Amino acid sequence: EQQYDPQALQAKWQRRWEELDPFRAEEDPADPRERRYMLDMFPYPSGDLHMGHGEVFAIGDVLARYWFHKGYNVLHPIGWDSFGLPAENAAIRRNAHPAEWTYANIETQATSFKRYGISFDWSRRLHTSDPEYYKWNQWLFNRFFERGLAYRKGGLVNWCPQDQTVLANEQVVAGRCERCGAEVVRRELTQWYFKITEYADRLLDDMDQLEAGWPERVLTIQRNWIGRSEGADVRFRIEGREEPVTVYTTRPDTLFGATFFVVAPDAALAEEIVSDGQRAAFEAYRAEVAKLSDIERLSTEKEKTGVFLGVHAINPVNGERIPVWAADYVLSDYGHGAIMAVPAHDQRDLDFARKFGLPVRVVVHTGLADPGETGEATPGEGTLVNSGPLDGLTKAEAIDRIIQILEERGLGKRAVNFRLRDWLLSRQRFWGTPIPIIHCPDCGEVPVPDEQLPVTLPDLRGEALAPKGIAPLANAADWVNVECPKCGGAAKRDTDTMDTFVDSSWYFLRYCSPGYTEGPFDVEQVRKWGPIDQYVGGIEHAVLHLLYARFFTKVLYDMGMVGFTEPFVRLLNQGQVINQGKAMSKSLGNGVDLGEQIDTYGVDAVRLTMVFAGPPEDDIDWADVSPAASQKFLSRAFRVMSEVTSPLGADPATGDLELRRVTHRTIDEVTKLVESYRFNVAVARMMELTTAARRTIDSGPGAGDPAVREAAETLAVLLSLVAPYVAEEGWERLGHTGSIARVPWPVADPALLVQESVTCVVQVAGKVRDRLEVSPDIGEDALAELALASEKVKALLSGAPRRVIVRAPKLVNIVP
Ligand code: ANZ
Ligand code: ZN
Repeated sequence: EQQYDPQALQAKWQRRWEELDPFRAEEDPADPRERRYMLDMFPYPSGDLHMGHGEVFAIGDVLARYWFHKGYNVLHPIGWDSFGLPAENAAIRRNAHPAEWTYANIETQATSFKRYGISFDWSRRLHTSDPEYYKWNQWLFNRFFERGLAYRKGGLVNWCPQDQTVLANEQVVAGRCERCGAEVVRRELTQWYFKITEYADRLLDDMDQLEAGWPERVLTIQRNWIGRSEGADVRFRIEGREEPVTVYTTRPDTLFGATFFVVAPDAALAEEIVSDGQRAAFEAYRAEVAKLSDIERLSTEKEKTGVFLGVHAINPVNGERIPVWAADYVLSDYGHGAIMAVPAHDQRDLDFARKFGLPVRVVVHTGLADPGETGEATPGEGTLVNSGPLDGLTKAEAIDRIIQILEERGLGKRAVNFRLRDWLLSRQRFWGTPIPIIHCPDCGEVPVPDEQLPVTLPDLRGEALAPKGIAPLANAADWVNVECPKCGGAAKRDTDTMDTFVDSSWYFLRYCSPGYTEGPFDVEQVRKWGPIDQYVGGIEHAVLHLLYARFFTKVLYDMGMVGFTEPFVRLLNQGQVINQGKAMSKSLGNGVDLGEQIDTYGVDAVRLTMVFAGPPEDDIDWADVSPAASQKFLSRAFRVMSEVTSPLGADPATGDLELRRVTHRTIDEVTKLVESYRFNVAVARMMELTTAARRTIDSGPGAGDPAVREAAETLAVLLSLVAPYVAEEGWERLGHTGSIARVPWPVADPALLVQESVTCVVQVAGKVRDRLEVSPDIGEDALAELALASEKVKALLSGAPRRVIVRAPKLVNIVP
């Protein structure tokens, strides 16, 4: 009797893998095998691996290992996204350097990954906080700068007065800093940006390439984030102001329904046009608005607020005077920061009009009740009314007509608008890539010459990293004060660091040649490996990382450094691991520790549980799954593989036909299931094969039958996708040497796939007219179709039958 001892197998095979190194990608360009690039989103070293990591990497490894068995030259690298604020906070608390915390956590995770048995090519490991890596962030920054794609501008940004740093919009919750709870203010700051808006059109258009391989959900999120809309720019005059003011509208057809005009309170225009009498009220309002994030300002739930600016605008098509207000639901950095308000057909305008008693005029007759009475705007299709030359036209016709009129009279033009903003790149943080710019009083912004890169971080630790209203790097006087590379005069380094999303925007290219010293990556190697065939990671990266990486790839394409415009051919978003129906959290006390699960059940059982729980996209509720049951199954599989007594190479053709049929059907189905990402069902098939082999051993021809060997060897290879330790050990016990990882994927014998058939009787009006040989599991519809296609039946029918009664698979009765 063989005992299944997962921990012993882990110790043994982890050592063997170190020796055998079975997952190294072949660099030799002469290698004739097809290449595949498999990538899991790289981890942040926040501590040890958690259940979420356990899931992503288990799922990704199914495909990677499948590709190894299929004989591809597979690249499956691992690295760490190791810059970021948590390291800095830990360093302040412990009066240490962020690197200490970071690299200690990386070692912990690396050890755990090795135990977890993921098929990585460890020789390509990278850490984004290594100077050898971030040097190339700086080099790329220089290239972006030369192309005008990195620039500095002033603007309102979210600022946490407590943490003394800029925050992203996503980090502002209900007007407060998500970390410390302080009330966030908007501050006018000069910051670095990447000009991602220049690529807005291409980011949208190239999504055609992703239709087949990306989840529809992610594509939709990205489309909405980029937010392309079509409409018109319309010029309004404001009384007492020379220059006309342009508004962007997607509904120029409703121009005759504009009953007031709204300017963003934080736009320069508002400040400029406000009347003396209204100035005090306006300034008080603006101060209130400065506390809100864009998300709050745009919320349809929020009670509308605003202030009259004491001036009027003139509607360019009918000369009507309409009051000009400032209101926070109009954003200063969208469109032109001002709108024409059409309350009848826009809900936010209507909410505002009702709050402040402004008129509502219907200009599109939709058949719905008057918005002025119901409080429900009618944004839909309809016929134009109260609109002079547009009366009687449909919405689409009216849009075309009014644009034509505006263009003829020089009052406006057709326009496209994007919601996407430029990428704010600077952070007042320490643990990131220094921006390689030197500010010279005479020469301005001077990039650090390429040959002087990297600009490494100075050695700051503890208190020196604490926020004090200026970036921590500004504390390092020796580091800050330098000579201008251009004129040699006294100058200062830029003291901001880059958003860590810069690091992850191109790391997948670095893996193709991780030690490369001539550039961020070897163009030839990227040509060979790229783009990534399969990317696996969380949906939470739908816009930020996945959008930025697509942007970087397009810029690199324009620089001639990569030959593709999309980095990730296929994308898989795994679900979350939850517990008792809720996300795991400390406060709920429902956390599950990956390491403890592994200690209790073994790596294979945990990995198998992750994969078997459901389709990879679905959440896994750890309260609903059973790693103990997985362990039991693995122990059964282990026994089957251990009990085989027929010699290596025994001819299965002489073995039990019944079992052989199961084996080959399993191969056929598992292959298709893996290729269509139905990994959980594939595991169910492996369980069935195990049961079938057991039956043959116990109550059939016995453990010496060569068909049992065939079943066991097949099982070992299939199982290696989800339970690599037991698979290796089983393979060895079956008499093989070396690792199972590269053993060819089994091929189903078509002759063994043919299902036995059953005879189906086809009756017409109660008389037997034909007999058909059909599969025993044929569906009713397919069987009816087959019967009606019979020549003998067709000869008896003149037109469609009145009824077809199907008793699959044996009988079809047709009533003519
Ligand atoms: C008049 C109008 C009438 C509008 C109507 C809509 C419906 P998207 O699709 O998001 O581009 N808008 C323009 N600039 C804005 C700003 N800075 N802040 C807030 N809202 C702004 O939406 C474009 C529409 O959003 C524009 O069309 C404008 O309202 C509003 F029946 O103009 B519309
Ligand atoms: Zn200079």
